Amino acid sequence: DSLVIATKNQGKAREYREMFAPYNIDVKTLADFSVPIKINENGATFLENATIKAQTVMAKLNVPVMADDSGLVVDALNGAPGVHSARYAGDHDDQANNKKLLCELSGVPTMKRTAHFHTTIVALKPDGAKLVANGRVDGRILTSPRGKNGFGYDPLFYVEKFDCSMAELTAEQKNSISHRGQALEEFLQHFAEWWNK
Ligand code: ITT
Repeated sequence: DSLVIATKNQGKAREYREMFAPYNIDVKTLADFSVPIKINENGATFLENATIKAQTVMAKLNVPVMADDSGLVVDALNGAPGVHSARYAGDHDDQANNKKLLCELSGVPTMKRTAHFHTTIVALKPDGAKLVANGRVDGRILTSPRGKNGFGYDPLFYVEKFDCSMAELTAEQKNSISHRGQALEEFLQHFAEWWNK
């Protein structure tokens, strides 16, 4: 079986491939299709954006589609970058985003650097059946980047449980605690019912 994930983000795609592997579900992403698909991701919430992505891609391909909208929510920044995480400082430029985040938080003490990653998954089938799942992981923003694994804001996100940054975790460790891992766990609890509906 294969499932299309409405993403252009290679970091996300890699994590879903890893997490779906034990279930024998082959993951396809937009990179596997030659049709160009323009997604107007202009929602105000993770749920709206995940729904827009899933709907747009399903309308083009007419197959079941799953979308992930995620981001980093920083308390001291009133929830920014939030739904704007991918384009906080530039267009999908992880380094520029991380630099801007450090700049915005300069002078903010450790105790006030609390943050969480959030993921909303929306899956849709052409018959209209919909499945939604959410996940989150709490941590805080470091004052300088650490680690080379993962993607996005991972080098700046401190995880208490492992006493290191998200980018210092192995893929397996990250998936076991991450927002995406949590959302996928909830998603999989209802997956069979949705898939066979
Ligand atoms: P698609 O819409 O094509 O899936 P995207 O990168 O635009 O890819 P989002 O709109 O969901 O996806 O933005 C997510 C951004 O949040 C992403 O670009 C990263 O900057 C950040 N992010 C999401 N998950 C992350 C993770 O696990 N680790 C670090 N940063 C993450």
